[in-house]
Amino acid sequence: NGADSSQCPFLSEVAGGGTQNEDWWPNRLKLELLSQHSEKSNPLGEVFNYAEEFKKLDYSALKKDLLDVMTDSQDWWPADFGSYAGLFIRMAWHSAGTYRVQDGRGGGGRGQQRFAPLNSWPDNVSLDKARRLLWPIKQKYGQKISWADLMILAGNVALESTGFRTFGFAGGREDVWEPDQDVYWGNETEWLATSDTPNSRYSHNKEERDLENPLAAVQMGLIYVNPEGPDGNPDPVAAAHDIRDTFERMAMNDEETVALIAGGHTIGKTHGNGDGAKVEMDADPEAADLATQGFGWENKNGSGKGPDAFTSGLEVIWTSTPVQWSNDFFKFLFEYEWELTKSPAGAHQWVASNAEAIIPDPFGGPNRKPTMLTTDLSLRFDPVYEKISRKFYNDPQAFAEAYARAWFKLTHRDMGPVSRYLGPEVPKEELIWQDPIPAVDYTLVDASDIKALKVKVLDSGVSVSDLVYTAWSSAATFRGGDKRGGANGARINLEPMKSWEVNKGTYKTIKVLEGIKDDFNSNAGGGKKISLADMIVLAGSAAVEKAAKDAGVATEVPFAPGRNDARQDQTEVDSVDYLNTPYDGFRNYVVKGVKVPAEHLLVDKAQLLTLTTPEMTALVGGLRVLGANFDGSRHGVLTDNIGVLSNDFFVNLLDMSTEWKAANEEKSLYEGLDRKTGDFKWSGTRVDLVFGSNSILRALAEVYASEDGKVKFVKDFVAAWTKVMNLDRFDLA
Ligand code: HEB
Repeated sequence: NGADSSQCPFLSEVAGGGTQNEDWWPNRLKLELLSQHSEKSNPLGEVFNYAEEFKKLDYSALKKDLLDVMTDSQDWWPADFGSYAGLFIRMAWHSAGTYRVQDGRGGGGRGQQRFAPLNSWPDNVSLDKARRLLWPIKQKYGQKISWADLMILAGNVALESTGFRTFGFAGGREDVWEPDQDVYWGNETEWLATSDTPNSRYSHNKEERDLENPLAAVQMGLIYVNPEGPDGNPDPVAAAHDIRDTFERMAMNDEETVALIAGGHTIGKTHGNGDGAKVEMDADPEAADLATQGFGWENKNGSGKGPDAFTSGLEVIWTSTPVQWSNDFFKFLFEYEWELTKSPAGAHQWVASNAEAIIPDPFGGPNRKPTMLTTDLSLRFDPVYEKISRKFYNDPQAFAEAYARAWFKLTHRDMGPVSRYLGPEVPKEELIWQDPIPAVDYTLVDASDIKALKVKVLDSGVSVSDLVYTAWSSAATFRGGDKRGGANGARINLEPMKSWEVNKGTYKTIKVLEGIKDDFNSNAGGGKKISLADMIVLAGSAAVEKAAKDAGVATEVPFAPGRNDARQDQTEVDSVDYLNTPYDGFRNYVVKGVKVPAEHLLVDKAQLLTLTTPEMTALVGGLRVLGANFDGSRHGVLTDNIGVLSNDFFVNLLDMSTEWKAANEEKSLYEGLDRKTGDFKWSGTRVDLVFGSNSILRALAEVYASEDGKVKFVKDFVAAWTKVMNLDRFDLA
């Protein structure tokens, strides 16, 4: 509705206008999640290789430029205390801080802060200015540095400008060019809606203040928690509950949390000058007038910037050296008495009642007393945080070290394995949250070894179904958001994965494959070896190859050796447990009690696996006829030739001689009956039936069910299968 077309007699609405499918059928399957970020949205084209571009970067020149920008105060957004350090650190933190360990989505890895909703989140006020300050640098270095990398690096350089020693920096975050649609930010329809509003993320258990999963922020539009305390109630102990809850969901423990908050708030200030009743902030960037050119929140109070800047509505300066690293956050926190007061704009905050005016004004005005947020006081008044804070107060070195490590984790958590890290400042130390895998230090198998091993696998007596199920199970933990999981590392053979319900039955197959592997390794000689991780994938691929051949389509399933096996001591059990989705429609698996309809969970899983809709379709149809269902169930196995890669699933699903009926009350299971005789033919889950019922999926099913679809189906299945097996192979160019 944006364009004014009232002048044109023929045009009252433009393309895309009017009531759309999502308005008529709000519960429709969101298959568009599987075609996000296509090359059609990407100006750089398919040949663009970010890692190659990054290598051409003059990294030290870039860092020097960032350092210079830091103190080059611009009239259109003057720097507090002559430095943008605080602003840039907050930009980096808010960029990374949307990450949730539960589903691996969010985070700073794709430059999403440039786009809605994040560019317009109430918690991101003024970060539009921070990014614009970086534009001349982005312009100068072009595609050699992504926005995603630049925002994090700017935060790092900002920290260094304060005299702080960071733990390192890795590049490798490739930008996307449109907003992510798959991240669930909550159901509220109002920014910053409190927990008593309709659709609140706390509604299913208010008393316990039980935050809905996978959300990691207490209110819509916040990165984490309300700085004034829960729903604005200035209670530091209650706020600690929310802090712990949300920081845990970003995979931070208590010590990391204390270090991050205190370290973050050692630098910079908050912005809430001006009478709150009078400060009128204009529209956010996404809604603002064209003339503001991507800026939002225009503030008509005074100059609207510098001393009049208004961001959070709080007006706090934590230390007396806001652009210099120090241990004063803890010193002030413990040495002063804190009295509840209000910012000029009327927000709850705390002032050190027994302190002198030792805090400088950012623009040379009179000194102030130290001030803190309710959530800062949580670090003193929550008993567990307090212990950690005291330790850090007494040991500044330990604090600096903990902050450096937590900051590195915060900003690199969603980058996946270290093999993706780029640049001269990649830390050497192996960190457990990186899900490390030992480097390959042996000679890889060659084509003739692979051939011989495939024969051994197929002669081992393990069924095609079991081989395929095991390979799929080892690879399908991958998730595109934070690039964790996947077949590399063979963690399926370690805790916690080997105990997951969904992996039940893979153990026996793995034992057999281990035998073949050990046998090969002890006889190969010349330093030649195959890892268990490779062996599992090779076995699955051998099975697919046989199944294709049995369907009359001789195809080679590509196999690229080069995986290695992780050790149990390299595996953080709690953290790896997050990769266990309670659903995987590809294996017809869903944990009892999950309320979301299974077909929606299938799309969710397909999105984690970065699959397209046709790939998802081919895989489900193939895995069913291969008999790769959880617990050996026959649901959706619409074939009489299990283990043969035929298009039977699609043919039989679309066959009008079968009539489908719900087989249970909750409609999770269906029965396919002979339309004439009423005889039972098949059973199927929602995931199976959706390929006949959803109009888009049915269109794809028709392609594979057609006479000329048989060969195409095998080819497409093999391509999608190989993609899944290699999802974590960042070493394969
Ligand atoms: Fe922060 C600032 C809140 C955490 C870093 N913070 C801030 C503010 C607020 C806050 C409200 C203000 C804004 C304006 O401007 O106004 N935080 C908060 C909370 C939390 C936090 C609630 C949770 C508890 N931070 C944090 C962290 C970090 C940070 C973790 C990092 C690491 N911040 C920060 C900075 C700043 C801030 C640096 C400053 C900015 C400037 O200066 O501009």
